[in-house]
Amino acid sequence: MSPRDLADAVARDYADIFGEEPAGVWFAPGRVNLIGDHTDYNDGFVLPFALASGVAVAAGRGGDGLTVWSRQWPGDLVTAAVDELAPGRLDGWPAYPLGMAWSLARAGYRPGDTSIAIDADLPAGAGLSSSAALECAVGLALADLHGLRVVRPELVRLASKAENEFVGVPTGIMDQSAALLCQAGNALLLDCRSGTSDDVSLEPGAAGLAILVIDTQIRRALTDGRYAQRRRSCEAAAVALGVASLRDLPDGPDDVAGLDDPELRRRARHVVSENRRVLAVADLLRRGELAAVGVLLTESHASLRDDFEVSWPEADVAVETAIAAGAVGARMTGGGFGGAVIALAPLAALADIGSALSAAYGRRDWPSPVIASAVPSHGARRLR
Ligand code: GAF
Repeated sequence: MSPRDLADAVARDYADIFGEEPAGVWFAPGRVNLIGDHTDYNDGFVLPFALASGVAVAAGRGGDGLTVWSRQWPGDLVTAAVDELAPGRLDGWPAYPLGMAWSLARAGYRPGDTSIAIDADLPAGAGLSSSAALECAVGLALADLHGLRVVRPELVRLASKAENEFVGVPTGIMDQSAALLCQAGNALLLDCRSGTSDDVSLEPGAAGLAILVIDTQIRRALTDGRYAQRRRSCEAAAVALGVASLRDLPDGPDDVAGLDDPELRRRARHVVSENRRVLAVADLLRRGELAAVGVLLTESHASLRDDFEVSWPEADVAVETAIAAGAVGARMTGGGFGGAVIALAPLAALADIGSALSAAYGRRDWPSPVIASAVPSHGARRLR
């Protein structure tokens, strides 16, 4: 679905539910992370780009407090007064939009009464950052509707705070940064320590290539504890090595040799090597050498699978199969334990890769993966 069609659909839902036209519709995209996973909360580097799919929010002033409705969970119409919002009081999907309102209010940007309808053309739990898209679309809507002057980097910070403190997942800043800061035709090279970012041109079609997003159909939730456990291991490794964060190990994987615990050593080695790969990929992109990025993507997957241990069997099969069928590189993307794989492939190989993936999954009695070509797209914006 195009963002315009999604905007029309959510505006119709809003009118049906709240009995009037919305004041506007705002949209925030999901993201694919080209490379740099589990580096953001280690103060490191990431290189995501925005998808054309995402979350649309139709909103209007008025009502009694904040009322949210979602097409993806159509049974629930949830209302809360801004002043009653507090971490731990809400579970499930309403924690994301209402957590955003809480985060804005706590920073002094108090939103007035608002009714909100939500729709998405992005699967939840697929590693494509639907939750950050939801927070960011709601954040933009509340800011615009109530004249709150929040600049985008500040909105990134407040959306991350909503996720960390209100929803209670200790994520980094990559997904909210991608949703709010990405530009069409570019990936975003983000330094997660300083918060500074650079657009790096990424136009696979112009190079005769495509970036396939292969949804392995395995779903995961970052709230299940394994993500938080990885983050704790990284923090423990940094303490043991006497650095503020794993970002501060500049000399590469040898830097982690001082860790006695083999598991911590593997976790830290992933982060240190991944940071170097992100910078190497950004350099190749700047030189217009997109195909050469493939080998680094595949190395990143091996590191996430063997050292960081966040891959899953369907992802490993997708990576191997895509490469055997002609992709120049492939990797899981996002937090892991389920979700999507990306493959960088020549346009001429796409049909073979699609059939090889269906066959490989079929042989294992797995449901077919859902495959789409991703085009680096615009970040969050008002659609009407
Ligand atoms: C999830 C988190 F939300 C991000 O902050 C990031 O850590 C990612 O997993 C792994 O790179 O998407």
